[in-house]
Amino acid sequence: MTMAPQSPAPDQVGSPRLRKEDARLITGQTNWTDNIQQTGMLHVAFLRSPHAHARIAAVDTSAAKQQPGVVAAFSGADFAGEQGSLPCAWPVTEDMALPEHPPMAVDEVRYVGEAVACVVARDAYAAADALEAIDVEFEPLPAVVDMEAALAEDSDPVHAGSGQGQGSNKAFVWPFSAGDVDSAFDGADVVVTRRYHQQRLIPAAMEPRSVVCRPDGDAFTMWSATQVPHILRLMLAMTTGVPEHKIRVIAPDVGGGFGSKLQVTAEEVLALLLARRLRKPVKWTETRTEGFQTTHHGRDQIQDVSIAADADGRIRGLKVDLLADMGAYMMLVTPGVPVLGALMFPGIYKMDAYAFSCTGVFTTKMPTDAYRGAGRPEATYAIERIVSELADEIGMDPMELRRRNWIRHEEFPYTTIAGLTYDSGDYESATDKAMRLFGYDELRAEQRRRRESGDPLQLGIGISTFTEMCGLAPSRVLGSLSYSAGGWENASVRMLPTGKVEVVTGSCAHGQGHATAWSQIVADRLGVPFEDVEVLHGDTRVSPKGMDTYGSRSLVVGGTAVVEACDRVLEKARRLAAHMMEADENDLEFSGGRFTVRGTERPATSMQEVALAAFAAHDLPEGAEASLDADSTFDPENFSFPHGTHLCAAEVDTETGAVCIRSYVAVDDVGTVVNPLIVEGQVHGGLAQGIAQALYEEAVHDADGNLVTSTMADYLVPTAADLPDFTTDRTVTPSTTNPLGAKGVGEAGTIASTPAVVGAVVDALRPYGVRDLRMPCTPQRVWRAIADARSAGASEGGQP
Ligand code: MCN
Repeated sequence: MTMAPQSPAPDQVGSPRLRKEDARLITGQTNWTDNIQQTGMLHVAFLRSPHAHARIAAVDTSAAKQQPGVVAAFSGADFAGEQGSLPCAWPVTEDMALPEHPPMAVDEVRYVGEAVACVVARDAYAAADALEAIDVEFEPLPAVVDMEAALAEDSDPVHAGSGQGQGSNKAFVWPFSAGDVDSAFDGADVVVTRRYHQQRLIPAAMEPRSVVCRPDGDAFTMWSATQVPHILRLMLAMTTGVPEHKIRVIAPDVGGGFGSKLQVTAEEVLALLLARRLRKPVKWTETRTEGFQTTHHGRDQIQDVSIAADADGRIRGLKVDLLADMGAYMMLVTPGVPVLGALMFPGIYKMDAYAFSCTGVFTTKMPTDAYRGAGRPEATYAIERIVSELADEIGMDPMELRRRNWIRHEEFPYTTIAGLTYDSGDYESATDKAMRLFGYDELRAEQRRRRESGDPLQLGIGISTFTEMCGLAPSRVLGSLSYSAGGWENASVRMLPTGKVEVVTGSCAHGQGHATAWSQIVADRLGVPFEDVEVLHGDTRVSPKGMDTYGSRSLVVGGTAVVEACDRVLEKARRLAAHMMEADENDLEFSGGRFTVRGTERPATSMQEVALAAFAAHDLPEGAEASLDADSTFDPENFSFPHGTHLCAAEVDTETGAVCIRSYVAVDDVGTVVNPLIVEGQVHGGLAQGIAQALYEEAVHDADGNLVTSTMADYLVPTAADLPDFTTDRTVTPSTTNPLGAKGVGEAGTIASTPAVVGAVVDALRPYGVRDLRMPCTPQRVWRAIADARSAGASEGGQP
């Protein structure tokens, strides 16, 4: 039997291939967790606390058990001996307060929505209905909603006896400093100080959280809408005591996560415990309001930031003091989020000194945790906003001030004041391109005209010359930051006898298009057609080793593992091909999937022919294996530092406070691009989320700790109609830390865009004396800021 040689594949990396997963995803052939059916499957509903803080005096589930269709009902106390405590993998300091976090509350509830009891019934409706029959006696305690009030001496404790000091809600203090901060500030001509509020955000993935767990003898199979099947399996084992090898976790199709599914949730742990106790498969799927209340939230920081500079604009130093709202408990990486951002406050700027401190604070609200960017959008916001304020204070164009301070392209690799080594970058080229596309000078001229004519529609220009740190991460650096796990990624590449290729990857796409991008990489590397590559992931039995998808790590870490595994396959194939062609390995050339002997007219041998010969194993070289399989685990040497220049022009109606983004230009540099279409999509989605923080979204709690924005009608997730057209472009400065030369893109748009948009709104209102605005910049807030500034101006005898 012989295989016909396939035609050489064209260059795939860099080509805008349509995503191979989409035909299935958009024609209803998906496999969402909530669609999964199991014989005899039961449905779970949770009774959740209506109080932000209360003691649980008694829970009576007996009446619920009598309801039609109900199989069982349990309180937290019923699982007290076996439910353990939900894990936190990032104890940022040795003395960090780490209170117990039972999946179902036993003695006390600490946020509205915390689970106190559950019903298991034959269908989801019977389970939900029976919740009303559960009787819980709560003894309300004071809610602790405001972070600063929570730190006051007389504040009620969220966790009595925990925290750093009796009655204290201080969870930890994480300091960092480099250089002589005092002298940088003492000797400065200008110091600008601002307080920025990063409002609390609610991740709103299209697919709600959902979990199914089935007992299989003494083992369990769990399907979950998770970003992290590998981490989930490990943590389930550590939390429940079920041995790791007895747990299989499958993330089927997952409809977005944005960090919110980088979690080990109460519902997942309880699904396993319920399946174990009842010996039946169980399913739970959240409602949207349940999701808003009890899927972890993002951001929620108060940032006190000061920047010191010389009169000519040279930045000398930066001080950042953060309060970070942990919410009621430490979840998987809750305390690590602000720490991840800590090293990014200096942004792209050179300076002599930097001091940072973060205080983690407990409140009686849903815990915060990773949300697209996780710490880095907050840092970028602070530095990009305050640099523009510094320019205003000095009377310099904000772009000129940036140019004077940023790391020049010839200075890379550059170790920043925060101790990170940025491998490569070219801020000049990205900025020049962005300014051209934007028409910076023309827009400034128009802005002047509108200001001079007193036009009620004022124009503002916002700038974000951002960088970010992604591609998480070198394991040893994560260790030095007290994270409990590593940052490597695994891949295996199997060439099947017919020359088709299976790629098993430990990263776990939930919308990012890995199947397409990985196929492009493999097609180029092994010279096989793109269509001949199948990418397998998201099942701990199929891809047993992995660190999953978050921190824009999949391409630069997981993609590199794929490259390395391909190279190992190629090495094996080369050896076998040389044997088949009776040539020396060193004389073989490989191109377009075919081996030829250099300097001869001998017919080529294709990869497919080599694959079949490896399988047949009739005539292998001495010591060779009968397979073309290889495995690789890649642990990066450094993070990845994408960068870019984002420019926003916003029109602000000074009579109504309405903000309209007139143009938005994003020039991103993510190094080598594997798939420009995917990168474009990632930037678009990221921009939508960053703009949402600037203009629309905010989780609001009342004084009693109730989430008042608990539906899509109250919490304003923007639609396509609320967003402008984006002008996107790229520069390409390859990374030097991975063989692809790629940098991550998954969070870039979100990280970059928020300060550009808010900066534009503030810039429009500078003539009115407005110097800052709380996010989101709603019409009401903008109008109020103008009114306040006008009356302050009037009382000082001036008017814009
Ligand atoms: N890519 C590329 N060239 C580059 C960089 C990336 O072609 N230079 C491609 C990659 O091959 C991959 C995609 O872009 O197909 C994203 O790659 P990467 O930047 O490595 O990010 P991850 O795959 O690790 O995804 C995580 C990232 C994060 S942290 C959040 S949050 C986020 C995001 O991805 N959540 C998302 N994008 C999302 N997109 C969707 N649809 N849904 C989410 O929940």
